[in-house]
Amino acid sequence: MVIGTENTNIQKHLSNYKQIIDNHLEELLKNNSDFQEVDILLNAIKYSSLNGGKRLRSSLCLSTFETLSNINPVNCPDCLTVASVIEIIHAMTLIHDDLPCMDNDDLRRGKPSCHKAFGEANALLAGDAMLTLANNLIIDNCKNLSDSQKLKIISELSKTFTYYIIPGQILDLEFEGKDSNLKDIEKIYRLKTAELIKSSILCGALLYFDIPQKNNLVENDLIYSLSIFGRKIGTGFQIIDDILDITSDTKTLGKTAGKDINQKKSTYPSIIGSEKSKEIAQKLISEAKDELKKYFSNNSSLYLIADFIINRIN
Ligand code: GRG
Repeated sequence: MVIGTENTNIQKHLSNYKQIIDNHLEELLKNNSDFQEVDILLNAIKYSSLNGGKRLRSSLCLSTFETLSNINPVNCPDCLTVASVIEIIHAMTLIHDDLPCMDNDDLRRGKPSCHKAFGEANALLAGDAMLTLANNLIIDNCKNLSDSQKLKIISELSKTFTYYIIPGQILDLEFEGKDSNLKDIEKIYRLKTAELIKSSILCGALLYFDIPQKNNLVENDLIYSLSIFGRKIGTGFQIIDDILDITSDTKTLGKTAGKDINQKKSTYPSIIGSEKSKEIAQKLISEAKDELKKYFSNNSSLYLIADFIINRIN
């Protein structure tokens, strides 16, 4: 189901993906004895994974797979598992990001953040468990993927934690309270936010490349272009996030608004203003879409998701 009509409602499309992902996540995280009856651990994992969220990263994974294969991901349980795992990883980064030693936020997705609900040590440990759980879910649940495919997906995601998200977070914390320039900030945005968005897209492509006989694109060129697309929309996403931090309110965002100013964080809007920042985000989205033009016609939902990033309100 590559979506096609000009009137397509991306909100509806994303809410379809969200529903599918929420259901699949619920199934993956259903009660089991593997957690040794330490209920608080699974409860903290569920609390943080099943508590809403736009499901942007998993939708990008499914949209990439769907665009390439023309297969409805509902008919591909392994795709749903990989997309759900990406949400578990994302939720894990949010748990750690909210901790007092990091961004220190009491609110996430409109509810007390994990450490407020379960205590700091349990939140830290739930986050740790989610990172390794992510690998196990792919290994144990993706019945139709080859071992090499699983390895490629796990490797793609693991490299993103180690070489991008964590260094990005370290720089983000290091720059707090210090003046920085757009070049530094762009690097932080790319590392802490854009690279996971890029990896979500690449996982969708890696799922497609497992389908025998269907691979009619030059894999390396396509992966390169998808990476550029992902980094650009991911950077645009973070710029919009920082604009919303200034222009929106806590209720709409579901997290504490105005934190960047309070924490003396340099952001695009704090340096060049919200309007100019939005123009830059818009340019990034437009360049990202151009990067895919040689592969996909205008009716790919990837373009619509890219546009949604600019127009989102939370
Ligand atoms: C060990 C992999 C690992 C990470 C820990 C804490 C940390 C290092 C990194 C923080 C990364 C981070 C949270 C970046 C911010 C990205 C961002 C703007 C998140 C909000 O994403 P949305 O709006 O959230 O998609 P929802 O709630 O809709 O899912």
